[in-house]
Amino acid sequence: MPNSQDIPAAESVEELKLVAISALENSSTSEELEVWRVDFIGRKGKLTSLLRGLGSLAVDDRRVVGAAANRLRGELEGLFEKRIAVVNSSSAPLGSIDVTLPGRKPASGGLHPSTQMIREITQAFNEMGFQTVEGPEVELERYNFDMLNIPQNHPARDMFDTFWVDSEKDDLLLRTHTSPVQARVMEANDPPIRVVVPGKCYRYEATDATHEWQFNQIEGLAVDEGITFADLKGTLYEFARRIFGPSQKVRFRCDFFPFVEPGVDMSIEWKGNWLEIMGAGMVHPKVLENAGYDSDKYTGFAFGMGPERISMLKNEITDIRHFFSNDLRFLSQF
Ligand code: FA5
Repeated sequence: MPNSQDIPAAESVEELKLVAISALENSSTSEELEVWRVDFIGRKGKLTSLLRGLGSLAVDDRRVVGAAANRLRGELEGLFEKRIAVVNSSSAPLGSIDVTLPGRKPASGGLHPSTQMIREITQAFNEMGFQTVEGPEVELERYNFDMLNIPQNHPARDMFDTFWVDSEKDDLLLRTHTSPVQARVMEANDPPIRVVVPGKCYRYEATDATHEWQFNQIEGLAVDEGITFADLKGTLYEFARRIFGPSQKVRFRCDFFPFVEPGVDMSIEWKGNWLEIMGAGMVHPKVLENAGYDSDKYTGFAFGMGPERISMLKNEITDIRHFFSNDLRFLSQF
């Protein structure tokens, strides 16, 4: 007859469970786990001996305690398998650091391709004496259009050509180009002025491989006494040589922008074709006067280009939409 201490009761199943789980959690090597397995769920282990003692119980107790002990066996076997998997998947002993593992280089980020191109272009102009300035992306209609001699009936002012912002006070929009910063800089400063203005612009566009609804522009403005069209050509020619190479050819053709007179577009010769890369021209006298300048005394030139389009040429990118789609397969190539 087993003595009363050996008689298994429902409480002793619960007690065994607590002891077994705590011992399992403290086993952190395969060897320790094997000792645990033999000790708790092995053929001569604690659970087996508890089950052996069932015979001495009353029939009803035997059924209850037997069922609880069998459930415990299933539970402990499951926990044991999980623990084995954890210990085997870790090469280092649990709770410690394996100082013998070789070091790994942490993944590092980088500048966005648009930012890289903007910096390259602005640096070229900085070296020619232009200062980098910025202006607001949410702009007043006055600066985006009126001050730039863009008349009320211009199609860009149409509700569906530009992103307008609901506003009770003033007419606000997402700027369609960086040219409004020309007006802001002239309004706040006296000549001489030489600035480049990088920044985002927004247009209500049907997007395609060369048109995004959000893109960057870099504006340039030089105002002083005696600035001529030769200064415009010389500066932009030098820019093209710095960005595309010392033997780069450029071409100027007449173009129209309401805020310059005369207006031109500049193309570069690229792989046998002429490709347009920017609009430019002599600052229109009305724009100088709108900013409070004497247009008989001062002249200037201005230009505006798209850095994404230039990066597309230099890096053989076939679709402008890659720039803002946030795909690491594209971004990590820069
Ligand atoms: C303008 O925006 C004028 N403000 C440029 C200018 C400044 C002319 C000063 C004269 C004097 P345009 O709409 O052509 O011009 O845009 C200039 C450049 O911005 C284009 O050559 C192109 O590179 C880029 N661009 C224009 N629209 C888009 C678009 N939807 N997606 C990507 N780039 C664009």
